[in-house]
Amino acid sequence: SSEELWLSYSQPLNNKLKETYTSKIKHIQIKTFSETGEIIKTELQMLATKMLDTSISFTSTTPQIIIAKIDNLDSKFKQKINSQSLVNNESFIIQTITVHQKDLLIITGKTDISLLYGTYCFIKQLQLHKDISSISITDSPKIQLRILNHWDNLDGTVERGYAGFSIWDWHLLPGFKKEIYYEYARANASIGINGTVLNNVNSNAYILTSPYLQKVKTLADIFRPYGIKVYLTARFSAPIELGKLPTADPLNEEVIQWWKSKISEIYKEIPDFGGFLIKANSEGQPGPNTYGRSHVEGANMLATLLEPYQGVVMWRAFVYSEQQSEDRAKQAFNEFAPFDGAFKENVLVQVKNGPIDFQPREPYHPLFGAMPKTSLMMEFQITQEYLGQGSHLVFLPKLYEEVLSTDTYAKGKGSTIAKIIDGELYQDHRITGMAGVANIGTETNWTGHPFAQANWYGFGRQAWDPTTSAESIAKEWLSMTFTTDSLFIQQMTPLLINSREAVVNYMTPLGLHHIMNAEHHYGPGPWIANMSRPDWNSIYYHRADSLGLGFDRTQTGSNALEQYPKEIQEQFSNIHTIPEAYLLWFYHVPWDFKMKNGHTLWYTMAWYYQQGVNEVKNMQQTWEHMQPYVNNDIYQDTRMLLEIQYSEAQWWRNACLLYFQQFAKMPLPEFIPEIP
Ligand code: GCW
Repeated sequence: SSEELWLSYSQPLNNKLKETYTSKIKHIQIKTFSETGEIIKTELQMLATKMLDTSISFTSTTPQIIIAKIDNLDSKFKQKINSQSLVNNESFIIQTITVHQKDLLIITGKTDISLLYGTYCFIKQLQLHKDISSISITDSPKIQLRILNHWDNLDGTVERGYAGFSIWDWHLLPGFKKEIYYEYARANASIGINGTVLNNVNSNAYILTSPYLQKVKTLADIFRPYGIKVYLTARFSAPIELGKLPTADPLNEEVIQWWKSKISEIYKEIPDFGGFLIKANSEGQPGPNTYGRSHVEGANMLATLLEPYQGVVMWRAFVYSEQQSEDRAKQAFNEFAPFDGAFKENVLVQVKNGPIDFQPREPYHPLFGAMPKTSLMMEFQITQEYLGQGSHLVFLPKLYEEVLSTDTYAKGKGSTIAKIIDGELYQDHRITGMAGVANIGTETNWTGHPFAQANWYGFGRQAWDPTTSAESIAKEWLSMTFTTDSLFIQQMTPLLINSREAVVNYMTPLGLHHIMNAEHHYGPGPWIANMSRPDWNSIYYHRADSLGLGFDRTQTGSNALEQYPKEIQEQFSNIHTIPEAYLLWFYHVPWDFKMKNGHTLWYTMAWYYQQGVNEVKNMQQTWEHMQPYVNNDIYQDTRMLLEIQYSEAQWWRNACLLYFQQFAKMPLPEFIPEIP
């Protein structure tokens, strides 16, 4: 069986707290008889056994805690609860009330799932060693669809997965219900994830055949009591591959009929099936364009058929064409922005956080803010395709936070991306969503790198509330996973927080991007120049020459900048006012350009590369002192991984500086150690 992630309940706890907690949770009444109720009971019992060496009685007539749906609460309790604050079906309230001079803790909400969420939140207070004597917490998710995207293939491999193979055992399903499916659901429910797309967006139509749908049904049945819906990637050409039709034209009557009966078959098996995720006409995937139809025609055809079942279509905006000479960074915007308002209401357009592809740092995707009449859904990558994959420690909530808090000015100052994707900016009952490309696999610790678990955890927290700070997530995750010891938290929180800037610095400082090695995307490769498509080459992006470095995306170049709002254009269209973090994304900058620090571009770039290396060294030094706080396996594994990260940070620095030096023709600054 696999590791219990942030839910092991095994952190050290002093005797006093142990006694206090024990005395407060001995008698619990759970007034729901659903499967979810059983899950709640099991979870609380697990907490009691592992954390408190005790057991809970669920039969007492004088409970200290009552867990019940608001409609099942005795009216004398209910009147003490502000049920107005239960704003949706997943909201919960945890509140201490006083009855006959005695404290009673109530966990309530409108649905069983809300009770499960409330229970996990309550448990978290104990994991964080909080005072629970007068607890009062009301919470509800700000985003409706909080979804993992698995890029899992039916043969068990995971595209861009660095933690082993797919956890879905298609061979043994539907008969064999592996323990890991339940553990997966438990972990996700604990952070509020309520949907999962089981298969890769580069998809295989076979997932839609009847035998596979039986397997999918089994997973859906397991996940349902945890509040998790199942979604699938649908291959747009499935009517040809499975239906033997001559076309997959979305306006063709037979094609529509095929999808209609397929969808009805799915819902017969899985009545709460979530819907389809689709990658169309991108990187060789089939789509409506193949038949002269638009993304809207493709998406709306499926959306119309899913609508009677409350299903959704998540249509990806990650498109860039082989035939186009236009700057790749501009293409998704050009293709999708004109369709604003044309998609049906149950279509979400799923947009990656940046306009290229999950780089260590990108400016935000200009579609955010540019499609006010469309539900835009965020796609983050949790798996670290371009960020050191399975071997580098990079705390991604810091990256997510940067994106989510970015101002798009779409409706004036303060129009952050968080407010766009959680719908706050529009107030029109649209569907809201956030997807994360999962980093989960068959490794016993789920994610390969022990610290990659934090990225799964953090994604869930920020999908629940996109204003959650990276720092609070770091503290929570560290405390829940290892120990609440303040010395540990004080040292490890900055390590996590700074790890994101470190990777930017040693891989792609100052707005550099897409200079990794080809295909596997691991390690440096600024020299990559002979891929089959120009926009798969590193030289396409950095444009190094004797004059300078960087991609001119201002008016004198591709003018991708014009896709951003005027407030951003104003700041970015001046080489002296653009934030230096985005300099080489938008400008071709002379090697001897004077930077804010008074030094040349060349010198400053070298400084950042060195800074990245130094930051990893700092991480190593901090980690050396962490041995007392974590178990020996984690200590040793992380130590070895940091060593790899350190030598690879040097590899990136050396490779990039030596490569660019042939154009810059300037000496390496004195602080760069001799490169062998
Ligand atoms: O990041 C790129 C990856 C592909 C991926 C594609 C996408 C699933 O290199 O492996 O395909 O993006 O997001 O569709």
